[in-house]
Amino acid sequence: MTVIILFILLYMDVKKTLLLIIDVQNDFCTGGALAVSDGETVVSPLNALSGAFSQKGGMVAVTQDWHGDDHVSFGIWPKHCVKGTKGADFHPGLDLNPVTFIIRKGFRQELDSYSAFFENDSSTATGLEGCIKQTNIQTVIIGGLATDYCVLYSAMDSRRLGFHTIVVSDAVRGVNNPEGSVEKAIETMKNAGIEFRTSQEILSMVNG
Ligand code: VGL
Ligand code: ZN
Repeated sequence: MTVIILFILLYMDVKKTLLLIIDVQNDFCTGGALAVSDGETVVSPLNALSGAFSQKGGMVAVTQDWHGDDHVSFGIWPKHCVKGTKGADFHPGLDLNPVTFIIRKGFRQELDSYSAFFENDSSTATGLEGCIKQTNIQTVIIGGLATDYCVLYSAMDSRRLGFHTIVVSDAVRGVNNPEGSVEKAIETMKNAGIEFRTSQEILSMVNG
């Protein structure tokens, strides 16, 4: 039994694993329109992970919040990630070479999309599920911004769709609005069976 558990902990089949990087865009980093405190600190662990993934032939997806100029979410949030603007660009430090697909979300004027899988009506698909089911993905590893919104919704959908789901604990940062929402989000994810691992732990599993 111990041997089996140890094996699962130490080994990860990268070909069956997706690294999913959520919304590492200028507007969610320091100086951005909807800045998450220390948002840019996720860049370095994510680059390390995506580099290791690409070396092993793994798939890396990034999402990009991509709103029209008068998007419905601007009633709730400050105007952010307007398509084609610098705020919507990926953080300049994020290594895009390992990225194998980009999912843009929130581009329908009347509908917001926190999750990388479904828009906020819970039924309009982004296409990511189809894409990764066709490529035999079983595990989804998630990092990025923000812990209490887009990471939370993406991880919960991933788990609900039946993927083994792991959040990279040192590669997520939250808005924490309302106060306590990051803690609540982490508890919600853990209760749903989503695992938390450090980027170091995942790197050693990938390089196993
Ligand atoms: C996000 C609020 C609005 C996020 C995106 O990436 O978590 N939050 N749009
Ligand atoms: Zn948004």
